[in-house]
Amino acid sequence: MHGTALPLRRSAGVRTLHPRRDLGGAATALASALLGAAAPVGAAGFASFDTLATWEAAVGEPALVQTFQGFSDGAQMNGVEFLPGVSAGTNMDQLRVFVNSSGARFVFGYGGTAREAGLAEYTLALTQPYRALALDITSFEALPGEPSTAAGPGQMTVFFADSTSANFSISGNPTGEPVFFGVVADAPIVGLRWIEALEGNGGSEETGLDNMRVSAVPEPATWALGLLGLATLGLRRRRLGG
Ligand SMILES: [Ca+2]
Repeated sequence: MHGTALPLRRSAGVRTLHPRRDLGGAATALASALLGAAAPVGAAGFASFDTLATWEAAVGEPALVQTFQGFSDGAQMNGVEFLPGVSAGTNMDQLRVFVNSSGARFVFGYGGTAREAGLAEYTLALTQPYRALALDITSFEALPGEPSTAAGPGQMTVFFADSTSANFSISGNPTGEPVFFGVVADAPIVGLRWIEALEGNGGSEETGLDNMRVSAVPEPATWALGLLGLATLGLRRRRLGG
């Protein structure tokens, strides 16, 4: 498989199918800030995907997609609603549409000190009840022994409307070809945070975000039966006062 992008460590398809609680630290603070919500009641069930085909199969209906090809080079994107109820942010100074040498346009952050400090991150805020979200991480290169590329994985966090969240470690690839990440949940997704990988030279490995996809109501699929079971367990737990 030399020369083939292997963006995620696990095999393609559904990688995770269980509720997780992540109630500590900045993740909870951000989720609470996004929601203005009180303590979580249940834990969202979710499945994550590392190929567009498997994500689309789980969604089961056409998704809204933003490719950014219609935006002008350098367009300011910080806080811009680029899909209904979806906007992006960053802890870097600028968030712009960037055009690479192949003509691909995507969202890219730069400026400030976050990247030099190895703390560069992107965020998405969702204000409509989408239960499915996907995107491509662009320019995410990881070459063993090459210090100008990623030295490890980046960290993706998905925040759900019930104040729970899920974390994923995502690795780059030798070619820098886009790395797909998708999630489908049984609760609305209210936010996402992508913390770039650390670069061997220090700082963060520069990535961009492209092809953002959302869908409101996925059709029931095989994985949904598992989520239904978990939801039932959650109800029982609540009735028992757990
Ligand atoms: Ca694009």
